[in-house]
Order: sequence, then C-alpha cells, then structure tokens
Amino acid sequence: MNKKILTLCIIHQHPKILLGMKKRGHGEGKWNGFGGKVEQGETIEEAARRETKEEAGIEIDKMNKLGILDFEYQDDSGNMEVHIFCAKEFEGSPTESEEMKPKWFYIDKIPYDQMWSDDKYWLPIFLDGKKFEGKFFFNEANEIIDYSLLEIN
Ligand code: 8OG
Repeated sequence: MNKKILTLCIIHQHPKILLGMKKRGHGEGKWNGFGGKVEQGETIEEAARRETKEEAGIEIDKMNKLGILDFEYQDDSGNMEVHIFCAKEFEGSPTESEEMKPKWFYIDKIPYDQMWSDDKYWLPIFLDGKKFEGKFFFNEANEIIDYSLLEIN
C-alpha cells in the first residue's frame, strides 16, 4: 500500500507552543499541531502552510523541518510519513475552525495524556530545536508495539 504523506506544524514561541484540539475525524479529542495530507500539485511546505491557515487561521512564512516520522499500522488504515515543521513566527491571530480549537501551552504543561501516544517520545527533541527521524509501529488498538527514534545532527 502507498504511504500517505502528511504534514504537522507546531508553532514554538518559547516558553509556549500552540496546539489545537482536533474536533473531528482522525485524532478527534486530541491536542496536536496543525496539518494534514499533502495534495497533488503542492509541495510538502505548501501543504504545511495551507493546513495551518485552514485549521488555525494563521499564516506562516519561515519554518524549519525538524522531523520525519513513519507510522505503520497492522490494520488496513494505511501507513503514513509525517513531515514535522517548527515555525516561530506567524501572521494573524489563532482562530477556531471547524476542525481545530487552538490554545497555547507552556512547554512544562504539555497535555501528553491527551495527545497521540508517540508524541511524548519525539516532542521533547523537537522542543530542543533538534532534528529527528523515527518509525512507530501500532497495533489494532492504536498502541505502540515498537519504535525507533534517532536525533540527527
Ligand atoms: O488530514 P488529517 O486530519 O487526517 O491529518 C492528520 C494529522 O494528524 C496530520 O497533521 C498528521 C497528524 N498525525 C497523525 N498521526 C500522528 C501522531 O501519531 N502524532 C501526531 N502528533 N500527529 C499525528 O496522523
């Protein structure tokens, strides 16, 4: 099966990050960065900017790709490659959309228990501004059964 390519963008204005509560669909009820599938004819960076605008109402110019993660599932839901970007600046003010409700979190109060279970492994590396690459394997109950994660210099 072809892997889907997705984006994830987290705004980091130290000591806070901007997350959004996913209101519907895949990941509903979880806090996450903004992102989604890369559409035909757009670059990964363009998709990251478009999704952030659609979901949080803000415009990003400069961003830094910090991570690439592979997610592999045992069922048929399809494997994914997620490109993770950090942006420090943006234009506009974060606004609730049909999909996401944005909120700032201090980095010592990140709600890991209401996030994807892999996030606690890689988000600390992201918050250090370091690059990383990894792979997470999930079972049918969406639990991590194995993973590898590498910091890249
Ligand atoms: O378009 P859609 O809403 O399905 O996009 C899913 C978003 O969720 C996309 O930004 C990628 C992101 N995402 C996953 N899995 C995981 C995960 O395990 N952790 C985090 N933080 N984000 C994830 O699809």
